[in-house]
Amino acid sequence: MKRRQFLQKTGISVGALSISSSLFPLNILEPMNIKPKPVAVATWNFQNATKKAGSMLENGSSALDAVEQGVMVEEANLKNTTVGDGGAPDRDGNVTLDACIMSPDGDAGAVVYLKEIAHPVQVARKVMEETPHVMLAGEGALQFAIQQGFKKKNLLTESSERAWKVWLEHKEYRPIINIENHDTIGMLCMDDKGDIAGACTTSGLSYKVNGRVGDSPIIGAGLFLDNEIGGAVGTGMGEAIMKSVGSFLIVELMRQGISPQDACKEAVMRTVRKAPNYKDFQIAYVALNKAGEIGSYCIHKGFSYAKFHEGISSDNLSPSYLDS
Ligand code: SD4
Repeated sequence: MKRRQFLQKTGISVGALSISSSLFPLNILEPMNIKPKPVAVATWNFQNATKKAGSMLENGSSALDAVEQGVMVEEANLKNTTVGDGGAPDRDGNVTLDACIMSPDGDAGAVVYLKEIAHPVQVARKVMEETPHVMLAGEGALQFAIQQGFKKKNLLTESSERAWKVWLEHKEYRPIINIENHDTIGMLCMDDKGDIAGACTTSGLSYKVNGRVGDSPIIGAGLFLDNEIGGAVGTGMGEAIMKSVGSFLIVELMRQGISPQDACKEAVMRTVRKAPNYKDFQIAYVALNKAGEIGSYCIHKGFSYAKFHEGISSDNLSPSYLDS
């Protein structure tokens, strides 16, 4: 049956198909009339970050401003060795940062392999707002940041340098991540208008090969959102998240009426079903839909997400595929 005939038979107009939500006139869209209370959620127990974003939301800030400021808390946290300033270097001693941001209108900006700038998410936002592009990399990203007024800074802290030098003694390169050591922050915020924005920022895997970029700055992998539906963020073994385009998958599943919880689970299961070594690494997702419902799922027990909602900050243990 030709496409037009099929559409006529099923009563769907060709025009309707050009509008994405018309393809899936599903119940997930119904609760959008209810005005949800602002909420901020983030990967891992980053409650300082969700508190910052959540308080801003409660004071009327936009989801975009709140998510940017929220993840910046971790970018500035020198004790967090996988995000921003103080991030662990690659195997050659370079601290290289990846970040992205998405606004409710579907716009996006990202930077990859950015050196010497403490707040890559701010640069990602500038890419989104000041250029016609989505992603800038390496030297070009740094030049752009400087043009935008960002100051260069040495991001390699003494303790990160010491740890790297210890690592150099054996140079044991293990592409497997210690499952309790994923500290990338991916955050989703919903503001008092019900608009959703997201951001994700990381220094990536410690002692990665020079030039390696993970999922975190990749729209659709470490972060994706559609303001009609909801958003998702990922953390863990970036390669696995990239191969399954995990965050995009979750949003598309939610578009079909699947809950954030089940959508996160299905995204994790895609990796579990495909990767024979899935027990050797962690991946985790957090998702938020337009009704304000939150879900999360991961491979190994131990992942939690931070939430700030109605003045209450919490750490929430995620369901997992494995018990350990
Ligand atoms: C990456 N997803 O670069 C990141 C790693 C991570 O805390 O989550 N680290 O692959």
